[in-house]
Amino acid sequence: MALDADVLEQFIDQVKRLVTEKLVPNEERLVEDDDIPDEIVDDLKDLGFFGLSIPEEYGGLGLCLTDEAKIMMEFCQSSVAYRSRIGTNNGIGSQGLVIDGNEQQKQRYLPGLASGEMIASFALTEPGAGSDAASLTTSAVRDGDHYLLNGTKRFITNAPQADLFTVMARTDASTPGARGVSAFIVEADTPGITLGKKDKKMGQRGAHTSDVIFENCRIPATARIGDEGHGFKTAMKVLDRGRLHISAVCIGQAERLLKDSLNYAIERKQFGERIADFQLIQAMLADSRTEIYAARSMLLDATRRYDQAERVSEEASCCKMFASEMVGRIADRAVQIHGGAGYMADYAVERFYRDVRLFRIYEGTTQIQQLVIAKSMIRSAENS
Ligand code: COS
Repeated sequence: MALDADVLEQFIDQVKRLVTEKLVPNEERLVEDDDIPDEIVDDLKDLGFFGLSIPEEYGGLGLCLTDEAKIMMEFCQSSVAYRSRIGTNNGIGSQGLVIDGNEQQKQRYLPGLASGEMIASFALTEPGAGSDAASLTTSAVRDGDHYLLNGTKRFITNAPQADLFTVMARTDASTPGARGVSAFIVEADTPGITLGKKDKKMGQRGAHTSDVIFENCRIPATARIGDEGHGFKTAMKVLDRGRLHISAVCIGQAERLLKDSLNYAIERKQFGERIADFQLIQAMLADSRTEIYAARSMLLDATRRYDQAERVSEEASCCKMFASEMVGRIADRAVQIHGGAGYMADYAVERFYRDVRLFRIYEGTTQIQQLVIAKSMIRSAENS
């Protein structure tokens, strides 16, 4: 659903206030505690942030992707760990259910996800299956009215907080690749699930990942999302949407980096002048502004098409690739504009520089986006 323009504007104003009054002032505390303060999680629940994308009939705000993206571009002008906490419930953790779940599954889980009472995670990646997701080996063997899950999932965002996992597992051992994979919704307290230690990462403190290990984990057959053998397609549809969401996250982060760079350039004096008056600094600021504008325009074109039910796999990969590479360049320039100060932990740009590195990797590396784009172009050319 698209919000009325004035309602969206009011929502965005509220988000801007939250960012400046609460999220940014708590960034250092978040890093020290490696966690988000409880009162901020409560604020996010009150604002409906856990259910932005979940349909209204299941307790969410039911926003169209364009409105969600506009909100994310504001919300993500603060530490990305805040987004990570609400990200899986709105995106990869819930969308398998929203897109391909049956009514009973939706009624059972979506209200808890929308309110933030439950956290959902997406378990696709494995130690031996990263970019080559279709080679996954976690097995789901049918046993009467149940399946037995065995295998290990890796780098699973929000696993330490999760109440629910969307798990991709191989139901047909004789069919290699995508067609042998099915999707399941698995409650985290099911016997046979253990978590690995919290991963130690380069950045994004406050956002947690870990292994999820399934050992003879018995789940009801009703936990399967869609038909047997359709789980890989569910995962890919979830990722199409997720890649657009991540593009909005990248743009928000880039806006913040540019804002900090501009403020620093105006305050900092060298050779008797503000460094903002030096043309070499101005070139970096202008390049960053232009690239953000380009990413934003691309994203809003792709989300408009998505909201009109067009298939946007190619466009989603274009946006994810451009936006994640763009924010990497902007983070690099931000450190450069700050000079020695930018290398110091006292300045947010040092932390953001490490945080944004992940965007070029998760939800499909830049190289995977290139493959998706090129394959789609070749397919269209062959069919025309
Ligand atoms: N929407 C719907 N269906 C899709 C799809 C999409 N976006 N992308 C692929 N499919 C379908 C294909 O049509 C194909 O179906 P058929 O067998 O009926 O023809 C099937 O899925 C397999 O697709 P494909 O042959 O393209 O699979 P590949 O094994 O070549 O892998 C890539 C495709 C590389 C694109 C996929 O493995 C991928 O995205 N890898 C990265 C994974 C990732 O992002 N991981 C991040 C972790 S999650 S945070």
